[in-house]
Amino acid sequence: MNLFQGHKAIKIPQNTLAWDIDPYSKDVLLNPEKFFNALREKGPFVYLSKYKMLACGRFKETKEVFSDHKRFVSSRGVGIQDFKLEAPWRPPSLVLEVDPPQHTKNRRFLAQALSPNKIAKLKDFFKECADQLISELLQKKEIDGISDLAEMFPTKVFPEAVGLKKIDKDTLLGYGAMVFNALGPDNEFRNDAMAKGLSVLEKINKQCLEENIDAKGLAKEIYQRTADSSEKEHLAGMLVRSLLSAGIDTTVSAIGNLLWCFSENPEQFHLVKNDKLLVGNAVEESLRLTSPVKAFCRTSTKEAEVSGVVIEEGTKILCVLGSANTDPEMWENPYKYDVTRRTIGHLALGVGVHNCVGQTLARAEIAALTSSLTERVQNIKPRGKAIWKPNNAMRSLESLPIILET
Ligand code: OVM
Repeated sequence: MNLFQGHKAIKIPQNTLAWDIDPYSKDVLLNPEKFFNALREKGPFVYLSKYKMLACGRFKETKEVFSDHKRFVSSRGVGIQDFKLEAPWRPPSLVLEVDPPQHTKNRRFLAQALSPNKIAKLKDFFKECADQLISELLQKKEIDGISDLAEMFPTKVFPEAVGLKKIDKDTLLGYGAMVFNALGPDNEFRNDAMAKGLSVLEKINKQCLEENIDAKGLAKEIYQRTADSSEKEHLAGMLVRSLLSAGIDTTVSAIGNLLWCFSENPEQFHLVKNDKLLVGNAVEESLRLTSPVKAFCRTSTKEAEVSGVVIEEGTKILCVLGSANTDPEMWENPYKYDVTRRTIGHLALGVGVHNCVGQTLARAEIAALTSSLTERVQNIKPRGKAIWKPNNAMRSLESLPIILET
């Protein structure tokens, strides 16, 4: 078989345009709107000549592919590499990179540990931490929204809530960079993230062991609930690894992107300040507009037809969530950050059986921080240019120079 970047090099389907763009390039990241518009213009799917795979970015097809876990599986990897044809860089995740029925069984342990009633008990803790951090930052006034705020909050509250005793901020951020960049091709972003890898992996694997889990946190429950399972150590350790993989970079990016939305749209920040009931929707709207997880792949297990396009077996499909979330067929004035918009149905947290299992936790963290900001800060003003950080699967900022005015 003709392999390319770890997957089958497919032929151009009929009625489908070939496009020579590199969706993993810095150019696309710096100008995502132009990329999204062209992607949707070109049809339900495009053939990416550079990667010999498909991409979709209209709301309808992106949702259809994501919702159909039987025809479009995750077990062959959600990046560009096909795990059926090439060994992945780490043992596959027992939730992200498996299909039902195993997925259903494994996911249940995480869903129970992260259930809404468990998260509700953390709300006060998140709010106290948010208030404390914002008060500290108000002393400085001129801050970097990323290194001073977005990176600080989840790396503090998440390990405490989950009960991770042996982990530091740089390890968590370094591992996140590896996990998400690994989903892309063999490019400089992937290589840079992997270069720092070995020492990070060692610490991550240690942190997954039961002896390094606090008796009071959410992760302990994963160990308790899996106790009857024949391979308890492996299962629980791997599920804790999923928390470490999916719990940090995602929320750091979401918070950074939300600050960017507020700083670019002061009138929207003031709407939320004047009506606390808008906090939740302001968070959702920033997820929709900026889609921190910008794309995941699926792989077709057999020949499939979607919107008249015949997709051959073994096709990698790059599902561009950020594009689906700004499809004008679905969203009016899609690039406007509008905290009063009806945001329900956005795909930033996925859809279907793999939808984000940590979403209640993520939302609680971000909402606590947003409440704190709206209560304590009068204005969030840019004091320099926002700088985006290249990443093969995330849309996030490297730096966001802002002033917090009291
Ligand atoms: C995992 C995982 C889950 C969700 C997202 C993610 C790629 C990883 O289970 O390792 O990031």
